[in-house]
Amino acid sequence: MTQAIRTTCAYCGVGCGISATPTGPRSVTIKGDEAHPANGGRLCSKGTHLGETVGLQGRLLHPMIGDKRASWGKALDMVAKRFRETIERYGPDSVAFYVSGQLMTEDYYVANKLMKGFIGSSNIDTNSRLCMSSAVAGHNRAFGEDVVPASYDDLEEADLIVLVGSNTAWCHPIVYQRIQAARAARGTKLVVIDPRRTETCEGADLHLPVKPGTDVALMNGLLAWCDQEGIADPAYMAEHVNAPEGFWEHIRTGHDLWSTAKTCDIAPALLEQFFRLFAATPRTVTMFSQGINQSIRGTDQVNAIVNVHLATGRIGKPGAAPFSITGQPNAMGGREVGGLASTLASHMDFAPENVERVGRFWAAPKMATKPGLKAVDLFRAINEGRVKALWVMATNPAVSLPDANRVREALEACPFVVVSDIIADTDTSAYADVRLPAAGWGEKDGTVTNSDRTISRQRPFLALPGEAKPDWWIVTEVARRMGWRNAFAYDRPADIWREHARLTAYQNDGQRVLNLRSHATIGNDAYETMEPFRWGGDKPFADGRFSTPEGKARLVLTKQLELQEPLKAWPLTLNTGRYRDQWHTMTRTGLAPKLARHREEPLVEVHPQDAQALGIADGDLARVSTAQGNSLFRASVSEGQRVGEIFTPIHWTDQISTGGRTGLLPRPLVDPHSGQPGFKATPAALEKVSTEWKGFLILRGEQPAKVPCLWATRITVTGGALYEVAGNGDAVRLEACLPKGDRVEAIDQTRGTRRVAIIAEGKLAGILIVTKTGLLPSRDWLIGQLQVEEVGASVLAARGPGNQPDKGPTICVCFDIGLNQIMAAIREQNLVDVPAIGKAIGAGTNCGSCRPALANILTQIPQETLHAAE
Ligand SMILES: Nc1nc2c(c(=O)[nH]1)N[C@H]1C(S)=C(S)[C@@H](COP(=O)(O)OP(=O)(O)OC[C@H]3O[C@@H](n4cnc5c(=O)[nH]c(N)nc54)[C@H](O)[C@@H]3O)O[C@H]1N2
Ligand SMILES: Nc1nc2c(c(=O)[nH]1)N[C@H]1C(S)=C(S)[C@@H](COP(=O)(O)OP(=O)(O)OC[C@H]3O[C@@H](n4cnc5c(=O)[nH]c(N)nc54)[C@H](O)[C@@H]3O)O[C@H]1N2
Ligand code: SF4
Ligand SMILES: [Mo]
Repeated sequence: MTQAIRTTCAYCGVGCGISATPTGPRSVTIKGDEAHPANGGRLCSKGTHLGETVGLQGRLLHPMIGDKRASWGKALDMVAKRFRETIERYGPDSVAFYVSGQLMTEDYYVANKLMKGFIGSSNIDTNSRLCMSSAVAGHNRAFGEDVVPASYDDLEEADLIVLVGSNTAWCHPIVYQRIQAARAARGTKLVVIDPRRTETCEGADLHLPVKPGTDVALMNGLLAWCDQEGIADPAYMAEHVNAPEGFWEHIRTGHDLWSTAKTCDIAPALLEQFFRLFAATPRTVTMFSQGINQSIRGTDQVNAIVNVHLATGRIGKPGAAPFSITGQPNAMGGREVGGLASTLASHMDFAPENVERVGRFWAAPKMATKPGLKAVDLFRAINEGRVKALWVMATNPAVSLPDANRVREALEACPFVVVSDIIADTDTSAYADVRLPAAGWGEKDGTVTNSDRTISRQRPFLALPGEAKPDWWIVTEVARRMGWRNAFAYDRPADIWREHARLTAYQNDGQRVLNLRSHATIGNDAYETMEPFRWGGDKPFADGRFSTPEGKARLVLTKQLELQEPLKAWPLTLNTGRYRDQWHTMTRTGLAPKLARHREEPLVEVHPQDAQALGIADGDLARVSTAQGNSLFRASVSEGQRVGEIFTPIHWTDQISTGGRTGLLPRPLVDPHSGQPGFKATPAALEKVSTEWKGFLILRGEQPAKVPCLWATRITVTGGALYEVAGNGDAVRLEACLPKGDRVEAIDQTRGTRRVAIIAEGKLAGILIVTKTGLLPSRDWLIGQLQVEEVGASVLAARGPGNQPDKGPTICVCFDIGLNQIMAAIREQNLVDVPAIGKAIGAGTNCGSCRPALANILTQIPQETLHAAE
């Protein structure tokens, strides 16, 4: 029997341990690792279904120069040569790397070393700039070092957890489950501060639907309340905290409850409830993510939160801390090696003594002496011709950067673009001169650090497919070819890990909390069997000593900026974020049929009042436009939105859909301290888009590159793909997408109905169904027909045995249960709570990611209707 391999999840910053048992060359059984401190065996819907994503569909398996396959030798030589020539001609700052929190620490370390010590530029930035650079800047300002002063254990020790700008139930589901378990065990209170009513709010004690961008006012108001109520801790502050001139005068002026409630557009009574709860609860954890970080005032928002904790002494103690939760699996590892343009290495900045120290350690021929270009500026510099060679690793900037259409122009204009990715065709790799096939999750080998500083191993359990190679190897080979053979003479990730550990300890007499001294001499075997461990201890700053020169933490004076009045052309505010079952640009989760059905299409969520004013009904197509561009979405009318605000998801790309591309909409405006873009509030407009016909297309196996109509979204299903389509003019052109085979058709010109099925070797190979006025048949039933051996012409009628109404959006992924089925069970069986639903139909009893959704569905079915059904 094959042995289970212990590794770490490919996705979010919770960093769950996984036990993976290979069952074939490209198949694996996934279970939670019971011994891992982050998850204790639990996994969410995405982690549970990782096994569906290890196939080779779409993989980049060979180096490519343009559209031609090339040998590794040739591709690497070319990358090294073009970078070297560009540097010789235009200087080190004319080249750049744009990397990712999805690299291993070892990959990150060598890329950072190459750029900052050998090329001699700091033009290496990362998608983490878009993700948590405001938290980094906030930590540095407050603590003198980027240390997250909390661990997951604090969630179990707290009496109050405040989630600010975090849709934890969807984005950090296992942390959310730990919070729910703590609530059940010890009655921990939960407050959610988010303009939207997300599933995270389900069952929370309070939800504050804050006006976007007013978190500084909210936190300053909270601090003013604490000060007035005598909750601030003068003794702690006298010993451990410095306040800038005028700090308290500022807090004590204009931050009363009423003014705060007005600025934040929250009912004063609700706000007071929160303030009272906070004041009364010393053991408070305030956890925050993108609602705070992704703002043009993100760093101040972070510091406004940290201020409250410092001033009340709620830090470094059990269950009391500000807690920045990270997004990507190794966002933290990137911070540790210093892989941001604004940091040098190992938690050191560009102070001359640090440059000298790191230079000596690396025996560097050409040290960078100043920060480099941050992501948004980097792509601007490319557009302006200042940066002429770019290497993108493990990120998809043509989708994920703000004002992404300008980013595409930059990629187009850049004389030399290298993309290392696991997938052959992405929106970014379309611009690559050279594509390098990287090892993906399950193949790569290294370490990652999760949100609470726990370092875990990612271990390979699949062979490298085709000619794919790990990212550290690729970078090292280029470095060697650029002339630095000895400095990059690594044979394995453990070699790099030891060097990184030595650098953290190098001339570190306690100035830096990050110190991996005990790993500096770790053997290869010990690296293989390394258990998860947390650097910095369980409670950093427990002794009240911070990493500033004076040893004290710093309060930072933060002012709420005036919000712009809505503009006439752009009357709405666009907020953007994530779906429960998709990961970023869907290159991995998009392969899993089960994960595809929770949200099949990119939706624009809009409040009923706005929808009505715009004549938009639920399910209509609608165009979102901003000054940067526009994209189509399917409208979802939702009470969870605030009036005047709309929300779109970040996941859809040109590879999957003709619309739903959110990244092109936000402005390229950034926070002045961190350079993080403000993704959560863009002035926008919304309009209804009518089409003459709508329908769907189901295809087995191979799929066309483009489905030629206004709206076409691909949804991965078992055995093929479903496309939701809508458009104008003659729908006959869609037939070009159908494969070859025997054709059966039913076309009704008067009703505008077109049904065409292709049967090949007895099996359904493709079916197109469009209508101008009529109803559409069950997609689920037709998708099921892909599995049937002998289908007949009757498939066109879509009226076979067992043909039930569609299940609706998948709520429970593990048992494949849809909304319509859950509603029916609740009504028919009088189910009153989440456990009852689980008992009756199983939903929510495996990974648990859908429990908040089940609770929400229960609230939508009036209880009277249940009793009436009795
Ligand atoms: N399912 C899933 N999970 C993921 C990811 C994924 O792609 N899919 N990605 C991972 C990554 S990299 C990241 S960074 C994290 C992100 O995790 P989260 O930060 O939880 O996710 P988001 O959906 O980006 O945004 C969080 C919330 O901020 C709210 N918000 C917007 N504006 C404001 C504001 O002004 N004030 C406040 N208080 N709130 C506001 C939004 O309404 C939204 O609900 O998720 C990680 N986990
Ligand atoms: N509007 C808006 N935009 C946003 C956000 C938002 O909330 N709103 N959130 C931002 C945030 S927080 C983030 S983190 C970014 C995420 O945005 P991206 O980083 O652009 O998204 P991913 O899809 O994760 O891109 C990872 C790429 O790396 C590839 N890959 C996966 N594993 C490996 C590997 O091991 N090696 C290599 N070389 N490649 C690999 C994948 O196939 C994929 O193409 O989006 C940001 N953009
Ligand atoms: S919470 Fe889910 S996505 Fe995040 S690490 Fe755990 S299993 Fe993976
Ligand atoms: Mo992120």
